Amino acid sequence: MTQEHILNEIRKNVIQGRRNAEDEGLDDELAGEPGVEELVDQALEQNIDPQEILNQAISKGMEEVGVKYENGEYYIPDMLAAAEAVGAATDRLAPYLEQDNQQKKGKIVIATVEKDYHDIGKNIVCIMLKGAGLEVIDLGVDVPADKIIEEAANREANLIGLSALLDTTMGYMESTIKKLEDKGLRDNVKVLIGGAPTTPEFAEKIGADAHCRDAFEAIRTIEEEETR
Ligand code: B12
Repeated sequence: MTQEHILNEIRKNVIQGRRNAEDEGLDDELAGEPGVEELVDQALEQNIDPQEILNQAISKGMEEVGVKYENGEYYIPDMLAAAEAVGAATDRLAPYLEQDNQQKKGKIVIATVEKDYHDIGKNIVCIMLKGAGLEVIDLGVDVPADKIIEEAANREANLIGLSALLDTTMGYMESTIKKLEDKGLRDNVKVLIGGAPTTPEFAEKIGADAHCRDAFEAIRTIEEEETR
């Protein structure tokens, strides 16, 4: 298979929510055909760049799933199937993206804020930041502000990354920053925010240091910060 073909197959299988050859798929009966696990293995064997696999196939597939959900074509169980396929694919890719850099470039505590369970984007950011040489402490989803602040202080992190995908949970980013200020810890950390509903304007409004559209922007922002 050519690189283009294999990336396209991975993207299609994310949309079909197929982890492996045993899964049927959401629209078609595809059992027996390779799923994302087999396809990612094959792509890695063909020396396709793991970052290309992540960005051109996995993220693209998930974006299309988002569109299908918004059109009413997909429902929540379909999104979950796609999310599981993404999880299976990123598990396979992680060892190739994470480098064991001796000299860590910084330490980031990262979490999806309280009452928000979306973690696909956050997990991708974690993998990419590890790959870029940062020490990443991932606190998971639905994490209260106090917990995020406590971990950042105890682990002496110089960065906090907050993810929110819901209009109703974005406000917890603001309260996290407010609590950091109240505890006199705001100057110890840079706060990066991300997630589909967030914007640079929102970041400025709540006093975050930066808004990052994706993992690449996060890496750029952190590297620029270091050279300052
Ligand atoms: C998958 C998904 C789910 C899955 C989540 C599975 C999982 N394990 O994450 C499930 C089915 C559980 C789910 C549930 C719900 N969801 Co939902 N979900 C989505 C969907 C389709 C895709 C999100 C996604 O994974 N995108 C792909 C990733 C790669 O992109 P990303 O998250 O944006 O991340 C990138 C950047 O934003 C950035 N980034 C993200 N975080 C961070 C953090 C930092 C520090 C940095 C630097 C960068 C960064 O980098 C990432 C990589 O490039 C979106 C639709 C959409 N178009 O976004 C709806 C969506 C977010 N969900 C929505 C809703 C309403 C819900 C529910 C309330 C539905 C319901 N009625 O129950 C629940 C809420 C559950 C909860 N309390 O959290 C709405 C939110 C509307 C809004 N603006 O408030 C959306 C937009 C769909 C819609 N149009 O209605 N959902």
